[in-house]
Amino acid sequence: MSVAAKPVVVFVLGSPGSGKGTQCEKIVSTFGFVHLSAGDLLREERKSGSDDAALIESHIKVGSIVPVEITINLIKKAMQKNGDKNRFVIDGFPRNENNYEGWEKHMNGAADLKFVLLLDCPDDVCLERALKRGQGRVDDNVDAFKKRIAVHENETKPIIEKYRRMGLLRTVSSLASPEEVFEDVKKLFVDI
Ligand code: UP5
Ligand code: MG
Repeated sequence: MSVAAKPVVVFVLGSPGSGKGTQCEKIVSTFGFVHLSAGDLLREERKSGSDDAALIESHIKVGSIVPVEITINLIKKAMQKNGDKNRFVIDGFPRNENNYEGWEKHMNGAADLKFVLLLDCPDDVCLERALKRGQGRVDDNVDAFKKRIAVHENETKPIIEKYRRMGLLRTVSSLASPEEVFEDVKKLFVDI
């Protein structure tokens, strides 16, 4: 009896506006991965008006992190929905200790985490990009952005350091154009 292979996962982290979504779309079109943006999944759930919608909104608008039980459930459901696919780029997760522990508890053993891609970009450039994006996100204003940067600094960076110590971190500068950044990103995906 053959045992189904575990899904392959790459996490994509980086400051707000560093280009996670942009690079993930390129990874999808070049390498056929499925892109799951934790932020997009939460925004969709918020829109659905479910029981969690108000709680999700209260976190997103100030840039704080939604409890992992909600996020991991959405990620798991999205992975199951793509059950015929086996390779996922998960963008914007895990972003604090609670997220990290939730993944370990629910998914460690159920998925094969290959590496963690960190997109590295100065905060002022990220801010300019987020404000220019024009998608009407409730958190794309200077005040909310500053809070998102602070959360990234205080809560996400310790998780990034954890992955560095585990030898799983791959850092790429995302300061250049999306196409140039992807030239570096591409090299990490050719063998998986
Ligand atoms: N752009 C991209 N790359 C560029 C480049 N190389 N040169 C010039 N321009 C570039 O890019 C941002 C903008 O910059 C776009 O206009 C793009 O064209 C341009 P994008 O690819 O969208 O950047 P990204 O890193 O995805 O930025 P985003 O704002 O989505 O990052 P955040 O991490 O802030 O947002 P996310 O959606 O992940 O999370 C939002 C909120 O959801 C969080 O603050 C939190 O409240 C909540 N959340 C959780 O609680 N838990 C989670 O697990 C995830 C999210
Ligand atoms: Mg994004």
